[in-house]
Amino acid sequence: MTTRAGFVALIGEPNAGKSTLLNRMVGAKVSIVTHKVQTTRARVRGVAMEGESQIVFVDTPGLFQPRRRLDRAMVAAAWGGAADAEIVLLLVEAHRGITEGVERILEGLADVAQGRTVGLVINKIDRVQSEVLLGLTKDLNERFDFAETFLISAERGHGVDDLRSWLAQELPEGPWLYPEDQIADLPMRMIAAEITREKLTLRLHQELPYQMTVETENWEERKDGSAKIDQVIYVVRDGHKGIVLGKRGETIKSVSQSSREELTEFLGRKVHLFLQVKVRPNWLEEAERYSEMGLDFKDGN
Ligand SMILES: Nc1nc2c(ncn2[C@@H]2O[C@H](COP(=O)(O)OP(=O)(O)OP(=O)(O)O)[C@@H](O)[C@H]2O)c(=O)[nH]1
Ligand SMILES: [Mg+2]
Repeated sequence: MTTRAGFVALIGEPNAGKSTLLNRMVGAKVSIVTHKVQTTRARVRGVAMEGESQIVFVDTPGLFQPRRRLDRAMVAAAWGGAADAEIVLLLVEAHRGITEGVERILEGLADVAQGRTVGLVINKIDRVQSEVLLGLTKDLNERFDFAETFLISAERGHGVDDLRSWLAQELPEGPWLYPEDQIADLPMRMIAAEITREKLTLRLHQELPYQMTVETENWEERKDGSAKIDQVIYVVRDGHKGIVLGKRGETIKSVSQSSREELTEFLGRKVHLFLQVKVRPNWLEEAERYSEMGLDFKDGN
């Protein structure tokens, strides 16, 4: 039996659908998804099996022009993900086409392309007429020498099987990198924090999600089989704390409930979740916050 294995990095602009595609490929939600940009902050690995091939997908933060420290660390993590992979997939949104952001990524791609296969994935095809796709495929392939182009809807699952089969046969021969039944490579405490961050991001507006981070402070396995999870939500201002709590604590209560429900489903057992909000004006400049997120603080310099 010849096995194959390797890393496939998903890169693209924020909101392109990278995390949605990763989750679909893995068949479980391992990376959080929201309609807002800059949802993913660190590299998240998800494992998919296809025949004798083990495809390790690396979800990355969206690529954009970084201004702040956290931006820079996120963008560095994304390019780092591409540089560590055998195959790089560039995701482009069908209805947005070749934006300035896509142009910039194509320039950067030339550097990481050496020695690796680069595929083009046009996502969200459910949002456009099929005529648009032909032109977009042609234009993008004129700008970069992609090994292959796939037209998909990560959300609906169109075209995803073809993409998976292609990846499975493109990966180099070699032993599997993870146990066959492992689907993610992110500590449980981090996945748990991400789930709460997703629920918060979905509830809140504007700048706040960016200036907020969630950490799992304590995880206790109880004798009855349940888990007690304590998490801290860091915000930068007193006013933000009020927003997270909501009127009479309504916001935090509903966030806590939906997070707990998803955690219960994910873990397959009872979860007691305790959320606390702390104001920490400087957390965006604290190295420890970055390592908790799986980012390199120095990349932000
Ligand atoms: N219509 C449509 N929407 C999609 C599709 N794939 C993803 N989306 C939506 O696009 C939004 C962004 O999806 P994500 O998977 O979070 O995008 P991302 O590229 O990981 O974004 P960042 O982590 O911010 O870089 C979500 O609202 C998804 O539901 C698709 O095929 N069709
Ligand atoms: Mg994402």
